[in-house]
Amino acid sequence: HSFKTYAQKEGDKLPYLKHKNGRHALFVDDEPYLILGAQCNNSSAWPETLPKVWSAMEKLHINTLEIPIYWEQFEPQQNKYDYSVINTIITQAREHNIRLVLLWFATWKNGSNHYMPQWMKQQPDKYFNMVDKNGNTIDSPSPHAQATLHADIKAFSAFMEHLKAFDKQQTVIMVQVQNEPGAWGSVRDYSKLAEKIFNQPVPNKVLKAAKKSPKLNNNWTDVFGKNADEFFQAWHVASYIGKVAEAGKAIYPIPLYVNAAIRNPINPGPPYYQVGGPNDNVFELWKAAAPAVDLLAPDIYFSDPKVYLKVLEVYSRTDNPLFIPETFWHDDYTKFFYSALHHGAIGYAPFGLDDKRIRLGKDGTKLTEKDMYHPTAINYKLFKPMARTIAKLNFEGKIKTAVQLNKIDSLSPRGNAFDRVNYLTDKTLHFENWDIDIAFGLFTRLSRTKYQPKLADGRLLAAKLNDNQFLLAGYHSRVMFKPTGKNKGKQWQYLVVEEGHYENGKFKPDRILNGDQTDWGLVFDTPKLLRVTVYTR
Ligand code: N0T
Repeated sequence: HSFKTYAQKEGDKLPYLKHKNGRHALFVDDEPYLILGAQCNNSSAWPETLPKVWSAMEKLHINTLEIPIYWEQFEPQQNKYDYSVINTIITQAREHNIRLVLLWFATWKNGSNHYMPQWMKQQPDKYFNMVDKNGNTIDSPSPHAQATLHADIKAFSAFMEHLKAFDKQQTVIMVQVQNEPGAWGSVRDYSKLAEKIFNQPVPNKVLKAAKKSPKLNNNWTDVFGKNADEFFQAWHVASYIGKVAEAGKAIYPIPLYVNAAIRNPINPGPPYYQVGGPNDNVFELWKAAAPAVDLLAPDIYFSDPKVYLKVLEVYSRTDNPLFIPETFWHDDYTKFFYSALHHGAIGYAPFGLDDKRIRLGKDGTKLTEKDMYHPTAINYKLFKPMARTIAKLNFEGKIKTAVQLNKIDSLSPRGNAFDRVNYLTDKTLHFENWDIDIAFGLFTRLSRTKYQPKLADGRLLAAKLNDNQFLLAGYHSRVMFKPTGKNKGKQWQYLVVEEGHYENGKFKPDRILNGDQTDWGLVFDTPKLLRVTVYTR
């Protein structure tokens, strides 16, 4: 299949991010790359547990694995680095033809210091945690701890130095610096040291980033009012990680990112969420404090589709490529992979699919392997052979997608089987001179069958290849074309509808669809890829 063409080889250009017309692409081997990813569980990056990781990843059809590197394992004694696990991971990834995103679990892991080496944990005064308003130490490292910062910079530099030397094939395409940094349980550090910094004038860099002018004593409270604590914490966490990232990038300049345990962007409420990480309200501060960090990425664990889609919108900006390093893997959530592509995502990865522990579904029944892997595999199996093509089309702004948001509760209007004007449409994608009307679910002729999927899991992607040619990929949906713009009112037909797959960057037709397979719309009852050429008379 296509990945052979892109076999990892020495001497290729390092991975990098490219920006054009407000759009972004991740280039790997100097070609656009789409991360069809998955993240393994936190404690699975050990030689003993890796076999189960690889076997799961094969079932998922990923092209990229996100896997942690643990500071406690990497630097078991101060300044003594153990590269054995990293080497094993990279070597085995190559054997499986899988690229890697390595996650630097260091100062912060889910807001805590749990991955610090033992020799650091045993010196809590030197590598200190935050203190809350009442003077209690909380379970989160202080961004003001200079000794911790220097230790992290040193270790991260050694890690990047090693990647540079060991990974001549660029198996590692991106590095996540820390994991969900910030703190739960206290909005900021209230230690004596932190108080002193808090009452000093706000640095000019901060004023500029936040578009604020100096006020009164110009301390954080004067400038930011009720947001002062939160913004102070974000600025210092971002500055700290910015320094770690900068040191690593100076050694080995591959893309770096930071992930966030995000707040709800629609209804954030008071800051009971994790404060300090790259949340939507502190984006500008993060960008200014940590320029060596290429992108800020949301871990999405919101089940409300409205909130989920809002997150995608908020994190795809002209100054920020969208990348979803963690999200739900179950039920219909993987349809949002399509939604992410609509926002130009460079990648997407469900979290925690490698283990064999018993998982229970919503109704308490045990999930089968198929239940676990299927939601991800239905996307990746279809996309893996054409991942490069999709990344390229997306960079050029040619892709639009739609997903089903609600369960189908009524099958009406069933319509006349021959009515090709008043057919059922749930969503329309507009292209120049052609509309693509989509209805979700399962179909016979123009009506939905009474046997509908239990989940609202319909999805469809349309990419414009040229004026009258489109690529369609989808599942549990049906498509009708409609002439618009300068084609409006004209007689139209399919010139040809080809079902096929990509090979070495080229579309290969497997068969031509016609007759009952096109006359009542193009039906995606199983995941499939069509190349559709339309024409007007
Ligand atoms: C994630 C994962 C892993 C309103 C949780 C999610 C991963 C970390 N944290 O399984 O630990 O390493 O990044 C935090 C989700 C917070 C949910 C808040 C609900």
